[in-house]
Amino acid sequence: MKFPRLRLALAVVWLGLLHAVHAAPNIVIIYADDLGYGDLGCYGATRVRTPHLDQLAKEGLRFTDAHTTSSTCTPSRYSMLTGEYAWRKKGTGVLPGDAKLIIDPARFTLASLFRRAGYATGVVGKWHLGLGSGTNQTDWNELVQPGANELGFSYSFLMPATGDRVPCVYVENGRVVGLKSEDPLRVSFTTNRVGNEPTGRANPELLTMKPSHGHDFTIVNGISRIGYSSGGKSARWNDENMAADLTRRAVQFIETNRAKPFFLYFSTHDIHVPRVAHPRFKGKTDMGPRGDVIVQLDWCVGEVMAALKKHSLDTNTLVIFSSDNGPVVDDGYRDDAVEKLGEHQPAGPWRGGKYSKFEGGTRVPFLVRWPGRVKPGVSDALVSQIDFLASFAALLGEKLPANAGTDTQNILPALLGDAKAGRGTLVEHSGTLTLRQGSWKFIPANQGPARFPQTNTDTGNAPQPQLYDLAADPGERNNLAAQHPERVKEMAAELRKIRGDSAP
Ligand code: NG6
Ligand code: CA
Repeated sequence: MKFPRLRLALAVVWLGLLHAVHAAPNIVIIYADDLGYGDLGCYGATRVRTPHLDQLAKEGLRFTDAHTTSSTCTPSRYSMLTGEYAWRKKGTGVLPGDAKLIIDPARFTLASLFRRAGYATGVVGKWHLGLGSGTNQTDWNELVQPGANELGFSYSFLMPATGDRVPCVYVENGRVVGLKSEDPLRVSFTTNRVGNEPTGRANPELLTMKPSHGHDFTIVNGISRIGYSSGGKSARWNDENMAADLTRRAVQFIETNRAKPFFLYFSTHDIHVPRVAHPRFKGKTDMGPRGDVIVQLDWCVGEVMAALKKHSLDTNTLVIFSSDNGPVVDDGYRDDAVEKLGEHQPAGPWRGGKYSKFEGGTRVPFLVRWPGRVKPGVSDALVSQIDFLASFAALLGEKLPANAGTDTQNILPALLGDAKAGRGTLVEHSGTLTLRQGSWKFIPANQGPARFPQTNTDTGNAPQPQLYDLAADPGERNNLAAQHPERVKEMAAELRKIRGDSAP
């Protein structure tokens, strides 16, 4: 053999190529907070530029009828990770910052699925599913568990609840980051204030951003939050740096695990309140902080994509981008979002938004990019984040165990663009349940208020049943219930069936 070394080198390159082509794809889910259907350039926004997300849309599949399960955060995330509709389980509404973990560690989750298939599994960012066992008040100065690491994630770097809720610290693999034993962190969501920290209610003169409703408890970094906390000062996050802090951890996870298949759930704080952009993003739009943090979110996505490209991982990585519920403009702080909204339509053509039963509550941006496998384009398939569990199980050739969520459906062909249709029916959850069936939307009669004045939300509540044909009436203005009593009856029965009611 004349050139044994060259042959060996060629063989190694060939094997490497084979591996790259056939290796299990990495999965990255980038999950924005409170981002609306109309908030991105690729979904029609014109007053905010989102080049990285637009690029993702151009190179991937952009969905027009993709949904979270719920119109708020905790239940949407619960459903996405478990494959079970959150409304089946009590205590899955928006959680306080000191709530216990609401997913039973015995449950099979999306992270368990990837872990069982040999993936490195990481979660970075907003959690909002509770931490700790709840047998005692959580001691943030000790190992806080169970948490994400007990649900199948091999690495976790978390904001425990939300940006507007204490504790305002990061928790890495169950430990508060940067805490000093001489200044223990205490947290309370009862009326008992802990320590002597000033509050927004008592000391509004200390605030850099004033609340519009609620959010007037302990002041952290000039912003009053929900809940009381004291101590742990060395561990407090810096709101302006949060996007970069979280993105750095997401990129580090990718780099650490680049040699094996990995699953990353990157859950951004943006664009939830309080909206605090880093100085380099401030004023990037004329929409105030709400616009600026959309630009910041777009930067986070760009950084993750750049990391994938840098390590030649981007062709074998399936990236999904979405949001946890629809948009809200005033969610409790006076940050100019209302004043500077102008013609921008956060929910796009859909009515309502966060907290709403109308489509704006759960219909969110949804992009899927997997070069060489997913053909770029637009899909009108009805898909839900609750289907990740069964769909990824199918992708990996894994069987779901008996205790896995029963609401998840294998819609992999729709997610990959091989099929035009996704789900046949979908329950949307915002207090009472509503039903989608094809282009039909049914909202049962209920007693709630038609509007939430504080957030300026059309809730979708009405004392009579509502039926809309979204194909003809995307804005849900023309109630057809009286014209189609049979359809109303059928859809009400279907909803009862899915809900498991025994009543006829
Ligand atoms: C509400 C908060 C809102 C937001 C929401 C949770 C008040 C008055 N409103 O209770 O600001 O934090 O909870 O948002 O406190 S979510 O995206 O995590 O569901
Ligand atoms: Ca949210």
